[in-house]
Amino acid sequence: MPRWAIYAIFVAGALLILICCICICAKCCCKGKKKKQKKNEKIDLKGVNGKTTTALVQPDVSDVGYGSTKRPRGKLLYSLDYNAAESVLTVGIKQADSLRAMDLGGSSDPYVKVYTCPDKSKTFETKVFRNTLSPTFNERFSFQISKSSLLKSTAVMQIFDFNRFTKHEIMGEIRVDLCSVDWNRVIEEWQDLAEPAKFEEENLGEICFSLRYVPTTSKLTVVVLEAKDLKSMDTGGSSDPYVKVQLALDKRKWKKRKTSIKKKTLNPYYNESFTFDVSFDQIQRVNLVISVWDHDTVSRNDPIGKLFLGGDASGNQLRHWADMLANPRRPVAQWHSLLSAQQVNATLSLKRKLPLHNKLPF
Ligand SMILES: *[C@@H]1O[C@H](CO)[C@@H](O)[C@H](O)[C@H]1NC(C)=O
Ligand SMILES: *[C@@H]1O[C@H](CO)[C@@H](O)[C@H](O)[C@H]1NC(C)=O
Ligand SMILES: [Ca+2]
Ligand SMILES: [Ca+2]
Repeated sequence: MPRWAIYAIFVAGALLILICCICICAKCCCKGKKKKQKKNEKIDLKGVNGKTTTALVQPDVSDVGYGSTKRPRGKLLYSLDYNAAESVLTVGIKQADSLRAMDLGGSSDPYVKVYTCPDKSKTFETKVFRNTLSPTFNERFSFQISKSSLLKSTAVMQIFDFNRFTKHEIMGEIRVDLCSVDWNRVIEEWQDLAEPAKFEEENLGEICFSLRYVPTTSKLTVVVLEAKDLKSMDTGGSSDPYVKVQLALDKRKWKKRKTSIKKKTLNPYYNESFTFDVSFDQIQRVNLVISVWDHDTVSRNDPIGKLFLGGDASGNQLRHWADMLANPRRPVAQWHSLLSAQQVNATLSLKRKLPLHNKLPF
């Protein structure tokens, strides 16, 4: 056999082995990639995308809590201070420890809601801390409260687990009867979180809507998706809910639209879209007021609950508004708890309608 033939056979053999190796490698890699892709798809459900809004509204498995009533709920370090000269109560939320894991990933996204009872007109919330069971908040909140009301009030601090697409779950709370506090000393202490009291919160219901702002076309789109667990307003334990979507500019009523009426349900599904012309300059000065009403044929329609978003909002509402502004052109959907109309009116304090000439196009 000539020498070149031996070389040729050798080279061909080596080539064959090399091809085999490449094939096996490629197969392995593909499998790995496919697995990764599947994982990514799951995670992508969390990102908001116009076409999958309804999928996004479904509860996210990782956000389903599994708290039982027996396990300890963790503890909270808080401070209390009363300035009698100025009638100001200051509640400090310092840090929490050993909180319960509410999400399937074994962690929680805690934030604290602070208010006083019975006058609940002011409710504050700390920032949300993602994926931790021992957050350091270091925030202070002030309440205007006279000495005589102070002694009849209770300070309430509730820790919640934030979830983007499902209801925020309460993890525990602390109630301090302010009449039993010795105001002559500095109050800063750790206290175990207790099971939340059931009696006080009047549950008005939850509403889910998406917001989308496109600066280039000056369009604000509100899609009212659905509501659930609405308060029943009619005899027979039901309501006929519809949703009003209002815009206020510089605290004056400006534009208003409403959804259709859904008869006899406490869990209406709307999927109705409203688009408003709002310039980039105006979006900084606008408040969006969402209210749910019970339609009645004979008597006046009753408000079930209300909430508002915009630069003047706080907590969860402000977060949703800020997410919308930070993600132009993308719809951002979120659930919100309804508040009483009185509470929202008191906080927002809208003035009368805008003067007519502001509405004309010239
Ligand atoms: C919601 O409305 C949009 C636009 O009108 C439509 O494309 C979508 O299919 C609707 N979703 C459902 C679940 O009805
Ligand atoms: C809230 O304000 C609206 C309009 O500003 C008013 O029609 C409504 O009666 C008020 N509701 C309550 C409960 O004060
Ligand atoms: Ca969570
Ligand atoms: Ca009704």
